[in-house]
Amino acid sequence: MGDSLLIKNAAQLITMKGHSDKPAVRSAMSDLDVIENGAVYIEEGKIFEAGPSEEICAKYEADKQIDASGKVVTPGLIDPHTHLVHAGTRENEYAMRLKGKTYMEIMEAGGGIHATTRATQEASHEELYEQSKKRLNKFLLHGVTTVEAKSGYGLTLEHEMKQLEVAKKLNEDHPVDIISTFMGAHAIPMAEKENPEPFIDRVINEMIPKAAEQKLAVFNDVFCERGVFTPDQSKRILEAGKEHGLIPKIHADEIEPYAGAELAASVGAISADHLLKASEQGIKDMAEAGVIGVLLPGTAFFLMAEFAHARKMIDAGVAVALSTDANPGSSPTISLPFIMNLGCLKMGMTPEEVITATTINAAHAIGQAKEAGSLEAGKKADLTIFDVPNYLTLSYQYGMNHVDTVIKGGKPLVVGGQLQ
Ligand code: IZC
Ligand code: ZN
Repeated sequence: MGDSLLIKNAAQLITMKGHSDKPAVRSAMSDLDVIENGAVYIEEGKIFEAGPSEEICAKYEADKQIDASGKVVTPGLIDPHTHLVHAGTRENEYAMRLKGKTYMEIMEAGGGIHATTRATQEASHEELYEQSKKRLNKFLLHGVTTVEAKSGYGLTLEHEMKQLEVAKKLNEDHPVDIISTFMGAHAIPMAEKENPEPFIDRVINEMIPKAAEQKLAVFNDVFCERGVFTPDQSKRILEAGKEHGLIPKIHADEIEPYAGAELAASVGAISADHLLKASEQGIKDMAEAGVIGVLLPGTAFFLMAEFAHARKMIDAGVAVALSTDANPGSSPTISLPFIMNLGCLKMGMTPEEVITATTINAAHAIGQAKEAGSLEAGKKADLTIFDVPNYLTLSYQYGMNHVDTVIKGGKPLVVGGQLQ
């Protein structure tokens, strides 16, 4: 009878069904489809059917069973914005910021992204692979089954491709799925600060074509921020990506208002990320153009900045997703569950909305909603089982890892909170 698995007796089974065609907006973001005493039958690594335990257990006999009594089952969490592949850490900058230096001051003095770029350029393929794999295992232990991963710490053709190749190899070797984004436009190299045009030319004429031709990335991202890339430069870079089939994403309005949200709407970006300082007009434009807002409250928390206005965005009709922004400078965490806590406590989101934002809407933000993000027939059997009696407890008891079991493609990879 093949490779089958039955998960039964879940106190709450959250299927997220019905949002695979388009991202959930407004009240649909609260529409989790919760089945009390639920079960899922899995065959050949795919969801076969989800429903009440009584019904599913009577219908199917599986090779293996998992009893999820007293626990909550959700689709495997999806992190749609990470800087997974990088070398080194920046705790020295953290200490400087605690004494009053700002993120941008540190970057302008050659630290920040430049520091991680130096470490990443110096690291061998193998070193980068090992450091990133460790992070990926931690993601998995926190219930995440798919991550987006950006380049952007290479800043030369050779080193940008090295980062993307490491992500590709990890995607092949490691069970967590990795969706890659080219982000050569993450910073202007220190030596070219005064005259950035040649660097932008290399991004457009060398790096983007290579990343696209070698199928090393699906998306093209740019750090549109005062002192980094202007909206005009960002637009050129994103339009160039589109010509090579790379879908635009933007780091928008993170530190200062810079019309990044407006730009995301006008270039047809799949998502605009950060948005701490997004304007009212930008939020309106995003809602109209169907740009997903990927919010990263770990960054506001860690940079001690004002949080993005998630409530305002959801009420304006923007589809919101949440992400860690996992990176060594502005959000050194891999805990998406903690980001869910921050979504509720610091951005006015509800416990229902943060679940939507880390499952189906996160899947939409990286073009994966047909394959992942909900427990519906035919999708990948990616599920997370939390040792909590109801989903409210997930955003109530914060700062600890409630993950009991993680199933990826029908295989239990974390059991009892331990990697198998
Ligand atoms: O390494 O500081 N904001 N990029 C844009 C980052 C933060 C990552 C970093
Ligand atoms: Zn980022």
